[in-house]
Amino acid sequence: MNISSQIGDMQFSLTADKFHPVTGGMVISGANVTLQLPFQPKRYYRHGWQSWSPTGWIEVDRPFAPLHPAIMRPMQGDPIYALDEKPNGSWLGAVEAPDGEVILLGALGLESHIELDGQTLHGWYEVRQEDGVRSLQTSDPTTGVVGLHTQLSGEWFIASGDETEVFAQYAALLGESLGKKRAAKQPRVWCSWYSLYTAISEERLLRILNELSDLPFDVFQVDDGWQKGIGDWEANEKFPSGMKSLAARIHATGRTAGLWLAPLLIVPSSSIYRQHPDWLLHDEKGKLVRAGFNWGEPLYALDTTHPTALEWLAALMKKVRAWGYNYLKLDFLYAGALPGIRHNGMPREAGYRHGLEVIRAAMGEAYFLTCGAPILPSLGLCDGMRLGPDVAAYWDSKRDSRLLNNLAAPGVQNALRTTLHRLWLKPLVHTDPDVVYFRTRQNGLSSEQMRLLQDLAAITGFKATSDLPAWLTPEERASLADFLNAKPSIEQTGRYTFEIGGRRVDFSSAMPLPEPLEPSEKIQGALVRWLANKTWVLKAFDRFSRWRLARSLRES
Ligand code: 9PG
Repeated sequence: MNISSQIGDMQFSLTADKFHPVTGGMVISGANVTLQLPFQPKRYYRHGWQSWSPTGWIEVDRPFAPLHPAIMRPMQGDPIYALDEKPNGSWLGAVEAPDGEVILLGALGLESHIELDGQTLHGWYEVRQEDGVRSLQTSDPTTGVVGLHTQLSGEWFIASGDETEVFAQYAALLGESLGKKRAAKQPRVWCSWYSLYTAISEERLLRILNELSDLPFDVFQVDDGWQKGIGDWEANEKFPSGMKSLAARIHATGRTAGLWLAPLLIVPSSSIYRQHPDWLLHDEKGKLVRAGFNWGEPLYALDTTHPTALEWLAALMKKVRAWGYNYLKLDFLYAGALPGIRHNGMPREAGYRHGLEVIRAAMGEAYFLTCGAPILPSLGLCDGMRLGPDVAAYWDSKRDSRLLNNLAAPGVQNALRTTLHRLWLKPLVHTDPDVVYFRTRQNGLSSEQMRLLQDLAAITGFKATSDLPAWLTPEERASLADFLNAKPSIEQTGRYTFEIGGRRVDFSSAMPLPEPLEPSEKIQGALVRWLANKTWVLKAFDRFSRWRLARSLRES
């Protein structure tokens, strides 16, 4: 149906099946909707698919795709749209009107996408729905309970007005359709990743646990490096006393024990890969769906609708809870929502959400932090969510951001930009901006850059660091303690400006996108892109990174 409608103080023409007014805007339904804008927008709000995916306001005339290298695309954004050069994004999109008002089109259901084509904002659902409501039979393998799971789909929210208000109204509707976080308190976390990376061991972690002494951390979180392999979630030889013993040592200091896992990833060297090839996600040609490349190996995904795979996932969650880990950082979750043919025929994000429901039920009352997670399909099932790519002890990497056009790459600039553009999710989930730094040792960040990261964490209220106590000067340690204890007043004064404890903070310096390559850089760019897509290069790079890490930790 074609309608002409007043939204806010603007007149639009739109095509949709049904529509009805709600607070602050209108809800329309249709597998395909279009909104004809009465102006040519200059800026588009692009929302990335998963935690690490680039998100922010982009200039409409600056094409954004493709991301490089192709082998990494599933780790950067929704691979279906990796080559879409038009302004586009997952579930929601927005444009700026000439008078500064913002027009938002946001889906209330899963498997939906937005694209701007000239003056037309176009939204579609990948799976055509009947009546906008989908009912799915779901069963909990741990309890055997079969339930009817009804999910709103085919619906969209449209609003025009003040940016903060339209996003807040959209978030409120998402809270109704998908749910909100459960845990009340945001934990303060010491995480092992951003200082030791995979070079962790029982001995090292126990020393750190001791040196943290009176620093006010609620959680001591063991990151990647404890496990035998991706898919083989048992302690490796660097943890001779086992993970249960480590959790007990953490509890003895009065802290919650936290553990990292990537439960939806499977790599060729794992035992699951050999023993249960039928649990893996395949495409329509019967080939394995690729979930990227990391740890020197190609990544594959678990089919989160396969009954025995679900039983294994539930048992895994119960196992780590029984070890004593009550804070779980589940990472690389996007793998479960990649396009593919699923055991029970579910659409991809619904299938992922089904898996997450099983995981959530099995982990019980643990704090659940999602990472590398598709945003909307995870809402309501987790407590915290990483909203940007990884930070690093540097601002930006020219190789990654410019030569490879990879804005999901680690670095403080990419992390600030993406997280800041997702603060509207705050009413729905604890918003994790990744760790902050107080150390100056092993760190290429300026004090201003470190401060911006600390300020963003103060805004989100999710405070974490990986700084080793031994790397901190007494002053740095005192600043870290102050930061963890502080509860400053926070007020947003502009899109990128805040008043934090009466101090003005401006994040604008992190917002620009990398400049396009100079003609003289094009050959270098082409070479790096070609190399970065070769598995032998990635394997060699993985070995080199481990060697360099071991050397730098020996020296420190
Ligand atoms: C552990 C880490 C940390 C970190 C997570 C995640 O190759 N990649 O593109 C890539 C992206 C992200 C990433 C690692 C590799 O980091 O965000 O906090 O837990 O895994 O491996």
